Order: sequence, then structure tokens, then C-alpha cells
Amino acid sequence: MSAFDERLCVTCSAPTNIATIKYWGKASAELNTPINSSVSVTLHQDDLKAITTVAASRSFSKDRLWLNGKEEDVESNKRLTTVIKLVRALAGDKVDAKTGEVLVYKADWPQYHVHIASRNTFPTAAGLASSAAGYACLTFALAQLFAACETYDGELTAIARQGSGSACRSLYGGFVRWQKGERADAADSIAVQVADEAHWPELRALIFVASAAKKGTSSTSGMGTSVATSELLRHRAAALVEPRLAAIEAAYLARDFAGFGRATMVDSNQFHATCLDTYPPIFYMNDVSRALVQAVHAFNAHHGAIRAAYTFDAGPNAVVYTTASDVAQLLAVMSRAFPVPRGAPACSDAALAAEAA
Ligand code: 2P0
Repeated sequence: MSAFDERLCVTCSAPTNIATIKYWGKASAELNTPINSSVSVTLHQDDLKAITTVAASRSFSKDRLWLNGKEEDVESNKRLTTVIKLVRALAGDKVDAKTGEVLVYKADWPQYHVHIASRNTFPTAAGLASSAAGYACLTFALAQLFAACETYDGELTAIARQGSGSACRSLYGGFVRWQKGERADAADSIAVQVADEAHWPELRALIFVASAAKKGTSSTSGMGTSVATSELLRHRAAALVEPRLAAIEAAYLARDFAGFGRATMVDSNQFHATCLDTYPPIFYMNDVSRALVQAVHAFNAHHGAIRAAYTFDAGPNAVVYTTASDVAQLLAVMSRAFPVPRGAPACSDAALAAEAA
């Protein structure tokens, strides 16, 4: 990076999130809006974060980005240029908090370019989508840098959404809904906090890595094919998601693990059923994933109650929600059922056992 005024440099971190009612399918690819609302738990864990530094200077000749130390082309990345443009449009006067000096007048921002350096702290084997934390972090860091003011509540989440849909949910902690919105300009396709991060301190999320291989079908292309071909997905979005959202939000607010867990598992299974219903079908889960599903059901059957709940995103790795008092027993059962290969980190490793709240 060239020289810059360090008062025009901001570093932020943002967490990832794991949906319990899944987003799958775009209503508008242009605006990146979903065909159904979704809800997720934000994972407040140091090793599941994006950390982004943004700096602005008149001496920078163009916007530049380094991702995990490697420079990426900004101009050819439409999502990235859209996020930068939209946050810039909200820029205000940048004032030094200590001295009150105006560092950049709103009208002068067009003379500045930004340099962005972002990395994530995810264990590479976890294969968790980094785009949610990454775009949430970028949006927030740029907003701080430009002293951006929202023109309506949730505007920053609407901007993060245009970087990556799931990113809008990572701007809040706790339990967060991305409402699909009804407006033609998608200004109401925003994230809303259902419960904050202090609401359910006993909730835990354990991450089980079934395969560290990169997924074969990206989410964006997979959901495009699903929207085009799956009747089940259409029915799910039109009739099934809304009542399930109401039920899981009520369960979360009541800290009712059985209700929360059942809705989580049913929705994960249905999401993967829509992938199978896609033509040609998409397989994200593998044999280990399916064995893990059975192990969780066996654990719950043993207890005669839902005390653990799996969910799988667009890949074979599981996130299993449970509560603090069941973590040790669940890990013991899982370690017996899925012995960790020699040299791999144990599933009780802090990097893989992430606290949800
Ligand atoms: C979710 N997923 O709700 C769902 C569940 C994967 C399965 O959001 O195209 O990376 O960037 O808007 O957000 C992954 O899709 O897709 C995702 P884009 P995104 O978390």
C-alpha cells in the first residue's frame, strides 16, 4: 500500500453465520434478492471471523483489494464494485474523533480511492463459506471509513446482501432474519435481529468436517439451476418457509431447544431434498454427512428428546447445534462414531468447536 493518513484507515472484524432456515434461490440475480426469507445464528468465535482493513488516500490511483494476502482484481468483480459504490454514496464528512478536525469533506470523497486488505481466520479444513463474514466486514469497515449515514434502517445490510446474500445476516449477532422484501427496488430485503447475542448463552454450535475438499457446485450457480428446475423449491418458497420461520423464531425466543432443533433439521433436510430435486441433481452431502445425521438422531433417541440438531449448507460439513450441558457427551459420542484421522485436528479442538453465543 502507498502512504496514507492513518486516520483514514479502519480495521473491523465480522463473524460468520449458519442458517437454520436456508436461503436457496434468487428472486432477482441483479439485486441479489432471495425467493424466501431465512434465519441464522451468528457464530461469535474468534477463529471464524473475517478481518478487514480499509484505507483511503488521494494518492491511491485506483481501488485495490488483497484477499488473504493475494491481490485480486477489483474492476472485474461486480459484487465488490457494487458494494464499494453503494457505501461511497452514503459518505459523510469524516471527522477526527479526538480533535474534531474535518479530515475529508463529503464533497471531496470522489478524489479518494480505497485499498482493502481482508483475511479470514477460518480453519481451512472447515470449508465454511467465507463470503458472509467477508462482505459483512467489508461493508461495515467502508461505512466507518466513509462516515456513512444510512438513509433508512438496515441499508447497510441491504448493501452487504449485494456482495453475498448471507452476508446481510452477519451484520448482527444472535439470531437474525433476512427478510426477502416486497419492494421493486429491494430496499426492504434487509437483515433484522430477532434476538441478540446475549439471549441464549447456553447455545453451542459444533462444526464437524466431513470433507475438506472444495465444493463442486458453487451456491450461486447451484441455486440458479434449482430455481430453474425444482418444483419442490418453488413449493417450499411459496408455502413452507414462512410458517417454519415463525415457529423457529418463537422457539428461539423461548429458548426451546427441541422446537429450534427440529425445525433446523427439517429445513436442512428439505434444502438438500431440493438439491436432489434439481435437474441435474446437486449432491452436497456425502456418506459421512449422512452417517452424521444418523448419529445425531441416535443421540436424540437415546435421550428421548431433541438435544442436538444438525444442519448442512452447500457442502458436506455439519454444524450441530446443542446446549452447553450436552457438549461433552455429544463430542464423546461423535469421537467414537467418527474417529479423527491421524494428523487431523480433533473435533474437540477449539478451532472446530465453535461457541454460538
Ligand atoms: C444460507 N447458503 O442461508 C444458505 C444455505 C448456502 C446454503 O447463503 O450468491 O454465498 O453470494 O448470494 O450467500 C450461500 O449462498 O450466495 C448461502 P450469494 P451465498 O446461508
